[in-house]
Amino acid sequence: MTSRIVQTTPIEGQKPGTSGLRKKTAVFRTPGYLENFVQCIFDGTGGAAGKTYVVGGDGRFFNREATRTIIRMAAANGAAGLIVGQNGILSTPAASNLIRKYKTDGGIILSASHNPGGENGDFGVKFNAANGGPAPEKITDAIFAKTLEIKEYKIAEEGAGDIGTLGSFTVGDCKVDVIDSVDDYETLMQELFDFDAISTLFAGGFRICFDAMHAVTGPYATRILEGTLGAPKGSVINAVPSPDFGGGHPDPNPVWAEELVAIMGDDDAPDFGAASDGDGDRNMIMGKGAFVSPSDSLALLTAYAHLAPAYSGKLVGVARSMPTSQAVDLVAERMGIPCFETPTGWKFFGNLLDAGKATLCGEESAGTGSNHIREKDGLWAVLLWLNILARDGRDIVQLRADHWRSFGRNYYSRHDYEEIPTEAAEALMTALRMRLADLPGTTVAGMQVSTADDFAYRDPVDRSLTEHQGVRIVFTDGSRFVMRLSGTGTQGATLRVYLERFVDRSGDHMQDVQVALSPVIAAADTLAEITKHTGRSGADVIT
Ligand code: VG1
Ligand code: CO
Repeated sequence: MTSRIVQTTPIEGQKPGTSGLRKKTAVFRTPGYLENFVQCIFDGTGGAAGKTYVVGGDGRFFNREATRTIIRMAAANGAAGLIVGQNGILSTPAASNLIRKYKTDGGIILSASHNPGGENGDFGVKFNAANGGPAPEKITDAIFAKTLEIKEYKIAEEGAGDIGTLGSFTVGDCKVDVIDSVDDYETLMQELFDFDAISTLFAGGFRICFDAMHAVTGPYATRILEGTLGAPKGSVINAVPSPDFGGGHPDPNPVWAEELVAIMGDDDAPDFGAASDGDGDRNMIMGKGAFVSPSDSLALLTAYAHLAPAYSGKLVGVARSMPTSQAVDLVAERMGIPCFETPTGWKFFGNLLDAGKATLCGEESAGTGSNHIREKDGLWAVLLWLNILARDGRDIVQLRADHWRSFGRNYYSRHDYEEIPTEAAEALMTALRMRLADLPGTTVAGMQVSTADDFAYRDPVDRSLTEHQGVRIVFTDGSRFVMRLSGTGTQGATLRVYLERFVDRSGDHMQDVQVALSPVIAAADTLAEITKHTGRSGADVIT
């Protein structure tokens, strides 16, 4: 193999955020942009020589071309082998499974996840480590440091081979295995869940609508739900991945998954509704006419996971990101298992899962997962729900109502202010941070502040400290709001305001969520002066 050494210079802004490096597709397509970052992944992790990697992505525009570039670069950098999803397609959870199952040195995942795709959309690259999980900060910091000093990258002169056909080929000394994108993932799901019980459920007339949002989960959900488990044909909608996700926004929440919400609101709605995001790691769960908030879903899954073979008697602990509601804490407390609170982003769950301290993890942003891999997993959450419903027999809406009756309800919502000028967003956060010390004891919009801080996390396994992970203001009645800036956007800043109010077991659980939260919403606006700083009178996206 002849490889070329290309002279290059550092490119500004190649700092990975909450989940990898995300930029406009056009930015990633500028000559050398992808190449620089990929070379820095290798250089920042001790080089690629002799190593093996998994490579694949969510099928968005530029996925295939980027896969081919990475194959040529890995070969030129001396990698021994690559496992590549057919046509460069792998969901994020499927990639995580492959890294673990075939014990590779890591994986490169091409995705900007829930961000829109296409020529004018977003693209992203994420490096996962040998445990299958998103690289922790010490690795992303090392990669970023390399981007500031890079002088050259290596790429094979020859082509990347045929990634459309299953089989193996070599690029120089690097063996490339092109594998079926779904097979290994399906095998794993069969090991975890009671597929017979779920098949019996469908055979008995239970109906599901799974919205793949024109994204990567289409082939996975179609094969497993309609193929293996026997859900009626057509149960999976928007099942064919498209490079621009059908022009949509593949973020599974009630705003962007409006088609599913309409179907589930019908008189003749299916029994269960679900959606997944661009790269297949998120899930949205619905019952007839009812949206199950991701925070509630995590609490319910924790309470009933024992109905699935893999989790029966195996729950050692749970973990949630800090802004996620405290509903799961109540379940963990009753079960007598620990509940960990981590910063936003799946990479913070990695150590807890590796150390056997947590079995289930979740985030308010519709990410749920377990120790079966090291990523959140959309279809896994759907299958766990189906397993639970098949074994429990109750309707999901009833099951949730019974849960609230037993534990109380954590009313919860997230308000996003998108694409605000970065300086305005930072000014808002700085002003709020400056007030923190004086807030406890004061009354805001009729509510008394009990504690106010900027969340810092001491990892219980490696003792690393991660600071400034979001301002949280807790009131004396247990209500709270959290504010932080998003780390996945590609334009301006996105302010996320997370709102929570607890109503106990005997309280009213059937209120409109925004009405129930109105005192907390008012307090957040008063304290942070959102309108003054952003010029916005309300949030852009309320989920
Ligand atoms: C968002 C979510 C976070 C999630 C991350 C990646 O991050 O809030 O919970 O882990 O996206 O999800 P941020 O920094 O924008 O709030 V995915 O499915 O986009 O990889
Ligand atoms: Co995702």
